[in-house]
Amino acid sequence: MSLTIPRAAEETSVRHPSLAAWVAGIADLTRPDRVVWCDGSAAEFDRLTHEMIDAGTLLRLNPDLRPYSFLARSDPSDVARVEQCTYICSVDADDAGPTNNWREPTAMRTTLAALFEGAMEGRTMYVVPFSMGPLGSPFSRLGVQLTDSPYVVANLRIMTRMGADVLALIDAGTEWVAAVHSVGAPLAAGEQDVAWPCNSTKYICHFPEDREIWSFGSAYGGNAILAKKSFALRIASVQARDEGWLAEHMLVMKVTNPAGRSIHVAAAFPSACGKTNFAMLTPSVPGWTVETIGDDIAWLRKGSDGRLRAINPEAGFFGVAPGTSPATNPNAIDTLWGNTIFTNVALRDDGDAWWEGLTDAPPAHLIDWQGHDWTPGSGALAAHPNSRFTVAAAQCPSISDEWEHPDGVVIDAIIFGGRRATNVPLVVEARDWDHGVFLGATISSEQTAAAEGTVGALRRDPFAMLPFCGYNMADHWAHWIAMGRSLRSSGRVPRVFRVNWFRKGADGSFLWPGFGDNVRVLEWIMDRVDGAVGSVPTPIGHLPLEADFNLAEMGLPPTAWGEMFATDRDAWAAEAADTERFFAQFGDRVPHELTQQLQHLARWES
Ligand code: TSX
Ligand code: MN
Repeated sequence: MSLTIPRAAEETSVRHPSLAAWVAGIADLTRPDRVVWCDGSAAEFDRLTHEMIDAGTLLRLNPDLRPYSFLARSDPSDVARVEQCTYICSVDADDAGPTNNWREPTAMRTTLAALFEGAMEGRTMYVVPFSMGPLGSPFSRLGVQLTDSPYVVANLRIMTRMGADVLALIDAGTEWVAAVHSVGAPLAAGEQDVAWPCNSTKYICHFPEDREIWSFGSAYGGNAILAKKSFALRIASVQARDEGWLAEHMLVMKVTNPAGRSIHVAAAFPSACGKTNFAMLTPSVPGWTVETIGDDIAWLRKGSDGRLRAINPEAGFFGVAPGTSPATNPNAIDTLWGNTIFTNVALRDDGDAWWEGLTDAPPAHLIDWQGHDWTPGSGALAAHPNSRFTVAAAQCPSISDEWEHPDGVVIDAIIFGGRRATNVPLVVEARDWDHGVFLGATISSEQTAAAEGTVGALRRDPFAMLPFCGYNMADHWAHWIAMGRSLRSSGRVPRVFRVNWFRKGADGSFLWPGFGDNVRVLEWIMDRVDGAVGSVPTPIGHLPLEADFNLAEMGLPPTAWGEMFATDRDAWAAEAADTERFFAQFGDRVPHELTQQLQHLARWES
């Protein structure tokens, strides 16, 4: 069977009929009992949640403590993104590159045709039209997801601008990305459903040339909420390459000093670096404010003013719950007051949610994420470490009033982060854009658990995009180099920085207190943007002057500065050698600008 279903309707200016034809074609293939076109209304969300409560998929949390909020418990085998089952199906394998799983598109379509044949039997197929980015913004892109999971529909309603308005734009001829999703668990006539249907066979497939996504077997997170990682990063990164913009794994924030001067910052961090905490930072220094534009994805382009501008294409946060607390992220805690879908957290006896780190001491009794009794002596985690909250960004107390601006916000500075116990200083500024691209391309974290490989070995995560770039990572670097050229021609290029909150002292403790004190690093960044402070040029970039950080005020010992900013020549030589090996896997697709940056580092003479 062929899955080449007509949909683009290049032959006609009216798209809705072609959308209808595509929906009918997928329904013919997957054979759902019903097809429901979603309008995105509150009434529809309400109906879906009631149906899911009846089906056992959702539990209503105590409405006095957590109004309009729900707990979903997934199948224990379906708890995270499955990178081994995630494929980029470009025509040419080299266009996927060495860091993606590549499959030949025709062969993959044959595999998918067999999997999706009858996959929705006994279920409802929902048609979910959505916009990534404010409706009608020049930054925004449309998508339509077909799914047999009402849980996914409810998440899409929070994470995207979903509903009937999008169909009007499709009618008007706006392009859209096609996404087909099935949990892969057809129901025979009369068969009793389970609370979290899924399939042990999983495929998360991207066809970048066709702007198409097919996902089978999982209902969890990025595997299933295809608007997020699959569309807004993997497919959008390809759209962006082709159209001259950037789809990046970045938070966006607005930082304002006590004098009222503001800058906007976009920042990329690998997982487990506290990106959402940083996006919602509560500054420790009086008079400073941080406002949130987005916590995960940024779409950036050169505006008509020649400056780099960014939007957050998402409408919600799909955040990791464990570790989120009034101490680490009070704005997130306040965001979660209600209207929240929790997945795989623990349930308190009072009907509220709980997860590790939320409170100093755990409750005496809980129902864990698998629905079992739990006590502090159980010796297991009550919430799954990848348990999540889904909540509207509009509920965040620190959300910026610019967060839905159709022209985006002007980006003054770009930050690349990483989790490094050694070597990488608290903050360093790139010499120029191309050096900044080198800093992004060489983001790395030390492995912290044996399960991740050799403890202490560097795990590379260029631009924090390793699992999310829909094309060859080295081509992505070249695209960044080209974006810099374009911005230089219009006269204004953002400054680029590398930060590391996680450097450790000889005694193994963190040198930098992090969290609210990270605003002091943002202050230095603002001062650099404004040309208000100097720096020390070194082979790894421009380091701050000690006088421009008030460590004493923070209660840090005078020795802390030297430990946080020590640049060891031999360690950086080893780092350069490691980077050379990392670059080598991309062969001659590595842009010569980055090879030059590496040579600059390797040629360092003491
Ligand atoms: O999110 C973090 N940020 C960014 C905050 C705006 N975390 C948590 C990371 C895990 C997801 C951090 N952890 C940060 C940080 O800046 N820094 C650290 C390391 C650290 C942890 C604890 C302390 C200091 C540093 N101090 C005490 O526990 C007292
Ligand atoms: Mn992310």
